[in-house]
Amino acid sequence: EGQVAIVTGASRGIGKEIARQLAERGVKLSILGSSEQIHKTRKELTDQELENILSFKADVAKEYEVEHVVEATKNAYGRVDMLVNNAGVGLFKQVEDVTLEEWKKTFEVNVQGVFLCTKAVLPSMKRQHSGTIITVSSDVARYTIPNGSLYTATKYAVQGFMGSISQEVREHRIRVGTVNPGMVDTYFADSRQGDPSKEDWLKVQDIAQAVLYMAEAPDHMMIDELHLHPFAQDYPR
Ligand code: NJP
Repeated sequence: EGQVAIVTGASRGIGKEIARQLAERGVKLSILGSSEQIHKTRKELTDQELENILSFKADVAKEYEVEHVVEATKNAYGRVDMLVNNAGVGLFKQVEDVTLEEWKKTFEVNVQGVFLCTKAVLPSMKRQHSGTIITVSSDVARYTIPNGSLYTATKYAVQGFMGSISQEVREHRIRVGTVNPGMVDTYFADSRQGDPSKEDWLKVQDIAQAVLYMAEAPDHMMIDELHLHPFAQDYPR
């Protein structure tokens, strides 16, 4: 209650559900996505009588767009308590079929986006001497998969980035953590949420609950990482 959060990639999928669950708790929100869909999502949420939601069509890979969202959030609500770096894209193919364009684009969204958003919120969190930064990364941040060289490389990068940041900002009592899901039923990698073939996969609600659990940990406790998998998914340990 009274807290202010920015959620990236909230047009649909996991980010939208994180936004919904935060709004239900009375958290004031700025949601962003790179397409016009973000404004439709805001309307959908406000139609459910959820209040205090600003929407921004902004690309996490563009510094001035990210800075605008953070400034506008501070102007509207006076502070930023929480950032959820959720925006991400996935592309799965054999490495020789990955173009340089696809490589750069995926790194721009998944890694540069996390860097820019984190960098933009840190000064005010440091001044407040409090804050929470949670990144929705992936289970492939700790093992590799065929056809996943590009995606896996971005999530390993995110893991390294978040781990280092965590140590840098600890003295300011800023919580930093990653939620690493396995297969989640969303629109990820050109799929469709609700497809019957994904019935056994994790649900967006599972990931949102993990983010909230991490964010609402008692003052004396930090949760660095949560790994979530559906029973249906076989994965290396
Ligand atoms: O995917 P999807 P998820 N700037 O496609 C937005 C990770 N993950 O919810 O830009 C700003 O339904 C896009 O909105 P729009 C994954 O790596 C997933 O599953 O308006 N926003 C949409 O709201 C990612 O980090 C699985 O089209 C941008 C959202 O991102 C996170 O979960 C497994 C953007 C994507 O929604 C959420 O993905 C795993 C940009 N440049 C990790 N580009 C899984 N689903 O199985 C895209 O291990 N968006």
